[in-house]
Amino acid sequence: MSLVSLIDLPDLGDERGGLIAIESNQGIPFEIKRLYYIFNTTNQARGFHAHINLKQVAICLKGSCRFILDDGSKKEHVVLNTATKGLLIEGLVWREMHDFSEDCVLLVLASEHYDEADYIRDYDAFLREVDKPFIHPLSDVQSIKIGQKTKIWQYSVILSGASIGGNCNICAHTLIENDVVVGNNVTIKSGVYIWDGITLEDDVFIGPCVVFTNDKKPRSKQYPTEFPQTIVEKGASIGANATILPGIRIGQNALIGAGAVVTKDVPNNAIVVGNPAYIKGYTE
Ligand code: T46
Repeated sequence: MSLVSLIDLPDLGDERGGLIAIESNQGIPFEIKRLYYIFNTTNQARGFHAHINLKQVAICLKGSCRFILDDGSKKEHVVLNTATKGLLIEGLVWREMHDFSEDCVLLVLASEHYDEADYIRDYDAFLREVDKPFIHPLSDVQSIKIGQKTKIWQYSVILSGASIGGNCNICAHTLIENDVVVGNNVTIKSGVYIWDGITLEDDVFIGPCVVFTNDKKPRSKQYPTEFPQTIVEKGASIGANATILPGIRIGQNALIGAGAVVTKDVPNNAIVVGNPAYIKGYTE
């Protein structure tokens, strides 16, 4: 998705001249709490910061200037030179302003009152903020071992001993126990419970409502001295509603069909389906 979002500001003018009307929450996607304008800026660049929450719309009323917008992974340039377009700048976007013409008048509409605490003026601090894991306020995440850029959604519970890698997506309604290791770029869809003794390596996909188990002879209030280790190796995918019996190794890039009941180890690249699951083919 492009970082450059230009809002049309229709000219309501007539033969007497131009007229542009701006109203909060109508065209401008927020309540305008403040406006400021920048002028007489020549041979100077400005900005070089991001905001945590502030949203703004910048409109070049006269002359021109060039914005650089940067979300930490990509940079885009846009020249503003008309009063009929507003550049929407969301929070957590690094912005720089260059090439101000002598006559440039840049009007900025802002969603919040001025608050220096909302500025991030150091680029490395900005990158750290952008990469921070997203932990939904309705989740209960007790572990501090959550990698950069990982997202954890509503009603997920992650116990304190679990280790979760970077860039994972852990969907709503999941439970991850203590003795669990999740690698990088892992997707865990909703309705999945990951019990003690389970490891998911990098790039693993766990479909909705996949059932893991960790006790071959479950009895209420009787616990094994240690839980069998289940490992889902790098790049493997498990389809919706599959059941994985305790202590299974699912090999690299294996594909487990929806609803399969996996009772024994699955070799690398194998495609398994059915109950009990059997090898139907290989991915390569
Ligand atoms: C932004 C870009 C597009 C205030 O006291 N109140 C204000 O409302 C503003 C905007 C600034 N200030 C003070 C803060 C600084 O001491 O004015 C001084 C200059 O601000 P700054 O260096 O942040 O100016 P720019 O042109 O680099 O950045 C401005 C806005 O501050 C910023 O929010 O996104 O324009």
